[in-house]
Amino acid sequence: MSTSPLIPPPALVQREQRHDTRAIQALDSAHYLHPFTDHADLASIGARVITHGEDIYVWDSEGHKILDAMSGLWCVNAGYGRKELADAAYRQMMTLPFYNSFFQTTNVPAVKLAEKLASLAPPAGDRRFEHVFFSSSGSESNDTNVRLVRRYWDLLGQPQRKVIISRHNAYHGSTMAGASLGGMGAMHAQGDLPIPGIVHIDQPHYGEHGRGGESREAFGLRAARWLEDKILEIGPDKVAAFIGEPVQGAGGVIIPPETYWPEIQRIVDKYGILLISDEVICAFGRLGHWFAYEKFGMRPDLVTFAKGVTSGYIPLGGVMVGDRVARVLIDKGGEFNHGYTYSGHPVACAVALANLELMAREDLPGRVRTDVGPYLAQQFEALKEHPLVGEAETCGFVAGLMLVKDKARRQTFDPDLAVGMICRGHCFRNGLIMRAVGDRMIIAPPLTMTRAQIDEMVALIRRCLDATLADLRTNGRLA
Ligand code: PXG
Repeated sequence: MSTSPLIPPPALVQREQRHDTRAIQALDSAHYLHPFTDHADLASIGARVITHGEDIYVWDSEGHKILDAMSGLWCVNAGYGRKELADAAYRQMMTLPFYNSFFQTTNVPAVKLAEKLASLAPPAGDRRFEHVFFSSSGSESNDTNVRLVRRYWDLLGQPQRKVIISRHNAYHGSTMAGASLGGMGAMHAQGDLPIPGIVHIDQPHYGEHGRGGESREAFGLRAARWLEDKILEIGPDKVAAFIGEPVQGAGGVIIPPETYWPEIQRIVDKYGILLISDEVICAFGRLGHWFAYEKFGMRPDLVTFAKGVTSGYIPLGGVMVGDRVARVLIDKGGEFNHGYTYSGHPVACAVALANLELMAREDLPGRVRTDVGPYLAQQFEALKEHPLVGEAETCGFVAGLMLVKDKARRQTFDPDLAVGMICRGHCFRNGLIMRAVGDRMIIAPPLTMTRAQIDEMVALIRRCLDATLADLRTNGRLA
């Protein structure tokens, strides 16, 4: 648990308060193209300028303190202001700021981190994880996965096995391969995606696809069997891999029924296809384990990671490569023509090592699993009593609330009303960062959050839900 002071040091506040918000906003809209942003719209409003962070809070340039229930973007697992991570970066920059891992060279932090990750990744049945390929992001890591999977089948003399099956509403990144693996229609619509050889099945979202009277467990089995249907439709000898997030994050915190992953595992095993667990959000304590495949009884061949490995302090991503793929790549592969300038970046790896040490010392995965995770679940359960909340679900330290028009009839709002965005606006005004995915309000707080801070966050959520309800009633959108 964080022992950092909750109030930023006065010197820091004074320094940051010297920012001229309007001037920064003007420069921002003049020069900075933001990701996933309507640039003209943002220019007309002016971006919120975040200047510093401490523990679970960030501050904006107007001096507002905001409880960051999204850990930045699902990544600041250890919380803000961790001096030992900054120290690790500084020390490494002064020792060796960069060297590549091409041309038969290596560096000490990359080797130590690879060994550390291998020791943290438990065997999954007969799958062991002794090797790591490094990148700088989740997107790059999934590009690496496409290369690895296709190389694997080429080397085994089955080059026709090219198709990777994913799911609608999945998020696997924003590069050409990452966005193609993802199942976001709006992303596919811009850029002629998906690239060839990637297809999608429906997501295991009970709220969307569950039938009246069907149990969650029965639905989980039915949803998994969409994979088998797709494999048979394509031809099993053409399918290379299936990729999925154990719990979908950016899609709105979609938690699959318990029956889903074991049935997916049975199906991929039956047809001998590779399983990729994209744990960019779910690993490093987020679901109460170092890796999420442990929780769901998955036996993946490849595990994508990024974000929490450094708590977002510096970009780093990678793929845990299980022995099934590693042995073929190493023993039969010759040169693998793939890699990035920053694969195994010494500073990023040094920060990751310090971060993993900190997480182990404070047992962040364990406290999410046995203490603050269950506590968060209890508090979210109580939110179900709110008139706007149709569903409240948590899994470790991710959670989602579905805002509905009529709970009894499970009636959702007209999407044009953008009720989620109305609620998100109230969150910002009340000093809380929550993300809206349609009308699902989602959180992924820092894993250092205490019970008292969970109470503080839930009280803020309640206040924002009340404000949203009042808004809807005033505007005649709700009786
Ligand atoms: N896989 C998963 C499961 C992710 O959540 C990526 C891959 C891509 O990682 P990079 O590091 O390339 O961004 C992610 C990223 C959102 C949001 O709106 C989520 C992500 C990224 C940006 C926005 O919730 N997740």
